[in-house]
Amino acid sequence: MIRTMLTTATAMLVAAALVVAQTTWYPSRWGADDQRGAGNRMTAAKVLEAKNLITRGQTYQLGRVYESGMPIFGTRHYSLRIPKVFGPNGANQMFYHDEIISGELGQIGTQFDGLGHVGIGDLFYNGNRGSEFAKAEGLTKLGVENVGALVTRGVLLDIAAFKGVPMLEGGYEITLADLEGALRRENVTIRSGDVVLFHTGWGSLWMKDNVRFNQSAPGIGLAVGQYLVDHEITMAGSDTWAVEAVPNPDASLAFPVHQLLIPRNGIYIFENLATEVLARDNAYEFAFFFAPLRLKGATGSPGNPLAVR
Ligand code: UVW
Repeated sequence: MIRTMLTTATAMLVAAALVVAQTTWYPSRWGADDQRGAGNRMTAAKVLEAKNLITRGQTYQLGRVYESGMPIFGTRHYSLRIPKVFGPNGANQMFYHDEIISGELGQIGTQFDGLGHVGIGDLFYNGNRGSEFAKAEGLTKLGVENVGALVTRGVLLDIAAFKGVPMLEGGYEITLADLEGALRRENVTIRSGDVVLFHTGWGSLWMKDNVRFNQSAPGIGLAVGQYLVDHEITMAGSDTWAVEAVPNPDASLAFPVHQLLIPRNGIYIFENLATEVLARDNAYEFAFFFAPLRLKGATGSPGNPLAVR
């Protein structure tokens, strides 16, 4: 109880400090012109560290299937149509299909949040102003095409298993004690440049109870977010649609962990991951691979990140 009160108090202090320090977070540590953020942590050493984790030849797809009826945030939408069959072509009767996709492609389903996605007021990563770089035809800065390949060490923190439940409750904020307990339970540490994934069990609602899935979500709060910043990670991901707890325990705040990680620290977020395949196998440390689609001026990317061990 006392620990919970202290954790809540810490989160509130962090939130207050963030508001006070609003103008001191840029230029970024990678320079005033940088558009890649924590992607700069993708060094040759991290690639080799990841390579050394591949010892079993096991591959895990962390992306969910994009399909009609998947849970979607707010008014976003997704549609795929096959307009017609084209053919016949040539004496060999060649026929082919194309598809037309519409939707907020970078922000639906399994989604990678780039640095142009979230701001604090008008200010985005590196102090760029949304009113200047967000154009109808695409972002003229911080587009997802700047991220490049992400090949690094990945860590799964199975918070549900640490708490002894199949699924955390909606709105539950993962505490520092949970994070440290999961690290101890799994005998892993977090290192600079890592991708850190949180398994909450919430993904078991995907396509089974979409209404509940969308209503709220367990996830990290500002205290754990600050821990991840201090440990210089590249990306935080989860099997939920926000990675952070929704609603935030402080009802006056909307997605504050997004703001802490993305604009303030250039750290990416990856949502709606199929972390259950890793949790099932107690796969807590692995090589992580993802290359966002090179969509010029986009806020994020769909995709199918891989864990290999
Ligand atoms: C918002 O864009 C509000 O959230 P998310 O990044 O979780 O889709």
